[in-house]
Amino acid sequence: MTEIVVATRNQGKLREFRAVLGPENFKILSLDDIAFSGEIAEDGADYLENARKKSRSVAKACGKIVLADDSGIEIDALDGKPGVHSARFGGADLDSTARNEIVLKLLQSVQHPKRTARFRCVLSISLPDGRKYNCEGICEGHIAIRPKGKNGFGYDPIFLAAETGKTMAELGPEEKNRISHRAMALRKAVQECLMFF
Ligand code: ITT
Repeated sequence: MTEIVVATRNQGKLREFRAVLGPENFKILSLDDIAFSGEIAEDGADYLENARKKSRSVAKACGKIVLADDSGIEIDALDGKPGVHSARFGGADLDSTARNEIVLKLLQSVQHPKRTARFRCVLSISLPDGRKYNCEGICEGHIAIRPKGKNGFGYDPIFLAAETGKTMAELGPEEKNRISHRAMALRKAVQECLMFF
């Protein structure tokens, strides 16, 4: 079984990586499993730069195949914000509930159908010998009027996934993993790269 280290501190992401890659016969290791305690500054100009930085630093440290994810939500009425700054939007100390409230407030005067948004996930895979690979997944939708649902993490309660009529947080994990940006990027990564290792 191929071992893959997932370079994330986000437990929601880690659950999704395990759910999608586990059945494909990959053994997923977390940063705790490899005792990686380093901090990686996410100061890149875009998702790819941040994802590469995360996967490369961890691959150098552990000598294994490493997968990193940099992702975010892009809201058209906010000119694509928060985008690459999604994790810290409104202030680094806020929790997701407070961050979602800020987004809803900013969109108070924006009516459907102008509340369009998308989740974007960029994955970077780094090998200890320096080889690298990346791919992207996108999930289109709208920002809800109010938060709904208890599943998932981050912006899931305010993101209405196109065609489902539900927020991502109302979907069960299997449903989210069928349509999400992360699952889409992961399936590409398996087909185009990981299955050859
Ligand atoms: P790592 O860097 O340790 O992986 P992080 O949470 O800091 O974890 P990012 O820098 O990639 O991750 O920030 C992405 C943010 O975008 C994340 O914190 C969420 O707020 C949001 N986000 C990304 N994917 C999401 C999803 O599937 N559902 C809800 N929110 C998501």
